[in-house]
Amino acid sequence: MKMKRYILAVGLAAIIAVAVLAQAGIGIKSIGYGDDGNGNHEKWKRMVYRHEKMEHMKMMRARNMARIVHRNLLSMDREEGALYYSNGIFYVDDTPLYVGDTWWLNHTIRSDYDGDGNYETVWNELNGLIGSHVVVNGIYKNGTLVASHINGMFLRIPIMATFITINGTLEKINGSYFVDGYHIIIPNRIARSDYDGDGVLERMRVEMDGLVGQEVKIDGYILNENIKPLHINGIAI
Ligand SMILES: [Ca+2]
Ligand SMILES: [Ca+2]
Repeated sequence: MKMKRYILAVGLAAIIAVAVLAQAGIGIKSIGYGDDGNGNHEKWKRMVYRHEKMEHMKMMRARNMARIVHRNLLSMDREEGALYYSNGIFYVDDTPLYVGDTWWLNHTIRSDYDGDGNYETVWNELNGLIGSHVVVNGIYKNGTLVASHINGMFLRIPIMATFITINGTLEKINGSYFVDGYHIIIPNRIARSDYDGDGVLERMRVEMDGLVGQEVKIDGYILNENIKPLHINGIAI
């Protein structure tokens, strides 16, 4: 059981790694193909190939680990009992729960947790469950159950992350995007909106390139100095 918990903890780190790295687009495009006329061009190519292969394997391992953790979220830690609320914290019996930060609590939720037929904010859904018997799954962290599911319904990836808003000049350094020193993780896909306002829907990175040097407002979740953005200039990611 101990081993299993350890593996799942590593897997949770992998979920974060996947969330952050998968969308950062691991690559070593900043490494040039030097050629000094002594066959070093081939050497470079082999090094780059080996590096890319290693990075790819790391990514695949992290993805597999994330899959295992997602499959096992219901068999990790759990609390069962009456839900109550006191001084800003939800509890099951005497165990405090972490159900997300203020932004998340005010967010309209994906499931009708309290079964009243309405999709409400997380806060209202949880309030609708106060006094009722609930099963909360998640992962214990310093005596708090960081919730992943309520009554079998997925709530969130059980990570303590805080929503923040930053303003500043968008910079591009070695292929990565930064605002005010924070690394902005950009999904590796076609943009759903025209962020740079050039009338064309491009890849997310091309949209970002169109904003480099401009003042931008970004909000999202901060994870280890990286921001997983939810909005850029008020436009959803
Ligand atoms: Ca509801
Ligand atoms: Ca565009």
